[in-house]
Amino acid sequence: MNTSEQTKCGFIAVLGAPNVGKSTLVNRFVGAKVTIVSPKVQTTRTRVMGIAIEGATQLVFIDTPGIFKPRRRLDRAMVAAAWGGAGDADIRLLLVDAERGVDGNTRAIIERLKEQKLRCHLVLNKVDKIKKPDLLTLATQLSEMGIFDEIFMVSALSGDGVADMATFLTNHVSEGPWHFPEDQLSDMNERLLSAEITREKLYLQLHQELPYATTVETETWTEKKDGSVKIEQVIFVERDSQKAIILGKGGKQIRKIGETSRLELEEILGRRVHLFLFVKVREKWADDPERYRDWGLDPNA
Ligand SMILES: Nc1nc2c(ncn2[C@@H]2O[C@H](COP(=O)(O)OP(=O)(O)OP(=O)(O)O)[C@@H](O)[C@H]2O)c(=O)[nH]1
Ligand SMILES: [Mg+2]
Repeated sequence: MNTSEQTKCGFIAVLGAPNVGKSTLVNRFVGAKVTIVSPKVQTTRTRVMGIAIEGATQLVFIDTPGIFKPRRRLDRAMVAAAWGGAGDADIRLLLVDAERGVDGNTRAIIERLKEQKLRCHLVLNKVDKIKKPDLLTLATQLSEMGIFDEIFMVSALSGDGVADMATFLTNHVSEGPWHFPEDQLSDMNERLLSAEITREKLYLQLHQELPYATTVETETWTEKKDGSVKIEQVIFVERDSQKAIILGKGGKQIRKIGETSRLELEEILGRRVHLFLFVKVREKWADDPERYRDWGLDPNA
């Protein structure tokens, strides 16, 4: 950083319905994987800060869980965390999946933003999946809702439009000291991030509802003399039958999950990883406050 330049810093909350591409966009801004992504809804379970540097400006993106009508205790905690992120931020971005358009979840989010008089910018994401005229129709429909200052059209996947957005954000955050050291990419510690990477593999490799019945925790983290690290993680499930599926025939499924997670962890951590996964049945883990602690979620939200 050029120290003679006046530093700027801002917190930017990324909000939206599940699966609209919030985490993909945050990773794109940061230029590294700081938050997990999957084709399934409700992948992100807590707030994750991803930090980007643009010249003398630090942009702190707050990835949030998708906002939807909560049913379970975990859903409520996730949605509360997302709204908490919205309130704390200097700038809010509401992401909409341009292909899906305005669904019930998005409509409800807009209503609440209106009620709370929270202004925000609209980001139409996944523009790679929709034709220009349809995109413009959607932009007009949404701008009529009256709460958006700017409208951006991007593809978080290809990166289209993201650099222009970063420039805009850089020009719109306030002068002030940076909140994080220059080399920090995220507020997540390595233990939690590695549990999240394994959870992402569960979302990618298990079918239907099963990922929602799981959670992953890092139990031990042991630095080895040769520079490698031994990580032991527990995958909690609700029932024996789920455990059987995760293990797979002769342990084939869990080996595959462990292998893909380990390879990515080695890349992220930049060293050899010995990853050991254990599956435990904990019938009501989603009602156990202990399971919320690592994430900093409020079990009573
Ligand atoms: N085609 C296309 N797909 C995208 C784009 N952005 C995200 N996706 C895909 O959309 C899916 C959901 O992406 P996520 O980033 O996990 O979405 P999210 O909003 O964080 O989802 P939750 O955490 O569940 O709320 C993934 O399969 C992404 O690859 C995009 O610009 N274009
Ligand atoms: Mg997400």
